[in-house]
Amino acid sequence: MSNWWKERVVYQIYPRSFQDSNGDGIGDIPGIISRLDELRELGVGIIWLSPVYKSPDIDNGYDISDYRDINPKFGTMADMEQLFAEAARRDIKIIMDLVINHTSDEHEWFVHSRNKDSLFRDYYIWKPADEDGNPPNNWTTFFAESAWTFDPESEEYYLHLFHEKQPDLNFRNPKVIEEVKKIMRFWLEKGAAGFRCDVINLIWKTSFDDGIHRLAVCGREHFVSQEGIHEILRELKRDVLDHYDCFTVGESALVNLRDAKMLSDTDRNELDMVFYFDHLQVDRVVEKYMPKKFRADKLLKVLTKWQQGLDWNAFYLESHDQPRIVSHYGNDGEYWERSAKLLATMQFTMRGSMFMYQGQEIGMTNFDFTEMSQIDDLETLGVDELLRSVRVPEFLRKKWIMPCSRDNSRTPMQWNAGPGAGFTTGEPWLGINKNYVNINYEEQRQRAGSIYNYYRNLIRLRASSETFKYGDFAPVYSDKKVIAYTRTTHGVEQYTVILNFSSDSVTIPFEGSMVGTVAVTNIGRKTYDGSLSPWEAVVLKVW
Ligand code: TEU
Ligand code: CA
Repeated sequence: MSNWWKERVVYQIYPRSFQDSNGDGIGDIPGIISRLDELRELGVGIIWLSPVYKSPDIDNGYDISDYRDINPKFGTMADMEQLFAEAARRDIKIIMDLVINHTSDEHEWFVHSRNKDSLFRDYYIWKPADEDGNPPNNWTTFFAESAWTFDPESEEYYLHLFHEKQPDLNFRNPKVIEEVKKIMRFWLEKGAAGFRCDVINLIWKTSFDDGIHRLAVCGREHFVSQEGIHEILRELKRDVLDHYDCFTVGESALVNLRDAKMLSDTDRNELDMVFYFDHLQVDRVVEKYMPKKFRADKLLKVLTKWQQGLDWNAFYLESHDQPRIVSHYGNDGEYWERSAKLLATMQFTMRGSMFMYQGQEIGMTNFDFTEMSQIDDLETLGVDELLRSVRVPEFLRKKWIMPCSRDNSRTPMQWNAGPGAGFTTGEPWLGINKNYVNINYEEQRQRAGSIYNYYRNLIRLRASSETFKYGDFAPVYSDKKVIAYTRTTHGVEQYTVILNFSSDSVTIPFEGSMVGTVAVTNIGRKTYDGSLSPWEAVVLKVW
C-alpha cells in the first residue's frame, strides 16, 4: 500500500471564498480550475473541497438537497468533471466533503418524509411531542437552539443537531446506509480520492432521553461518539472504500482521545484519521467562545497527548470553522509575519497528514468586521442570540464572538492588491479584509522572505524527510511562553523544534537535545545558543 495520503499536503478549499470567475461575488469551480497551477507550485497534493453540491445554502452547503448535483452558484457537473481532470493532470487528488449526519430539509427524502405514510418517513428521526406537548427531549443544537422542530403537516417533531433546515438522517434504517454507499460510489467513480466525513461521530443516537443540563449541545452523551457508529463505519469501508485507492478523514465533534482511537486506529478498519479540536482550544474555557489566557506549556501538553496517542494524526491549524491561526495563537500585529512562520514551523514538524486552509499560506488574519450585520455565519448569529437572551451586554458579546466567529476564515481569498483583492470583479458575498492591500498572494509569491515562500520551503523540506513525516514525537521543554519537542528516527537522526510564543526575548536551557545546528529559522539565524527573539522558531539538527 502506498502512503500517498500520509505524505501529500492537503489544501482545503472553501469554494465560495476562493476564486470567483464570473463577477457574481461568489467563488466557483471554474475559479478553482484557474488556480490549480498556483496550488501545484505551493506543493499541494490533495484538495479537500468543502461542499459544492446542490443546496439551499443555509449553512453554506453543509445542507445538501442533492448529493449528485452541483450548486449552480458554483457551476455545473461538467465543470466538476473538468476540475477532476485538470487536477489529475497536475497530479492533484481531490477529496469530497461527505455530509451524511443530516441533509437539507429541501432534499427530496425529507420532503417525502414529512408524510407519515411515506416510505421515506424512517429516513429521518421523528418523534411525537411529550405529554405536555413539548419537544421529545431537552437536546440543543450546535447552533444553540432546541434540536427539535415541529412539523405541522405530520404533527411530530424531527431531530436536527444543527439548523432546523438540516434534519438528521436515521442511521438505524439500513436503507439510509445503502443510500450513503451509493453516494460514495458515485463520487469515487467520478474520480474522488476519498472523503472528509462531516461530524461523523454524531450519526448514531443511542437513546432519546433528556441530556444532562448544559448551556450548549445538551444531550451530547446520547449522540457523541456512540458505540453504534463503529459497525456502520466498518461496513462503509468494507463495502465501498476498500474497493478504491482512497482515504477518509472524519471530523469528530467534541471527541476525546479514547474515542478518536476507536474511530481511527489502523487495525479497526473504520476511518484513516480524524480531525479533533483539543489543540485549538487551549485558550478557551470548556469549548469555544469563552476565552482564557494562552499558555504554551498547555499547548505542548495537548499536542503531546495526541501526537503520541494516535496511530496517525490529521493535523490542521485552520479550517472554515476556525479563526485564522495567526490571529488566534500568533500575533497579527507587530509580529504578524514572524509568528505566522512560527506556526507554519510547528505544523510542518508534526507527525501526521498536513491539512492547510486557503489563505493560511499567506498568513491571512481574522475578519475585521465591526458590526454583527457584517456576519453571515449561522453559528455566530446563534451564539449572539443565546448570549443576548441571558443578558450578556453587547460589548462583551462582541469581545467573545469576534475572535471565534467562523466567518473569520470565510472572508475571500486575498490574491492581489487590486480591486476585489483579485477574488472578484463584483460585490463579494462576504466582506474582504481591508488588509488585502498588504497581505496578498501576489506580493508574497515574488518576495523571497514571505510567509508564502516559507510554507513552500517547509513543504519541500518535509517531503524530503522521513523524520518529519514519520519520526517519533517527544516533548523536551516548555514554560508559559516557549515549547520544544524532538522528532526522532531512532539510530538515524534527531531534530529539535523550539518555538517562542511570545513578544519577549527569552533564554532557555541550552543542553542535551536543545543543542544543535540550525536547520530551519524564521529570523535568518546561523547559529543557536539558547537565546530566542520574540516569536522565534528554530529547528535544530541534533544528530
Ligand atoms: O462542523 C461540525 C461542528 O462540530 C461545528 O459545528 C463545530 O462545532 C464548530 O463549527 C466549531 O467551531 C461541521 C462543518 O464543518 C460545519 O461547517 C457545519 O456547519 C456543520 O458540520 C454542520 O454540517
Ligand atoms: Ca461566481
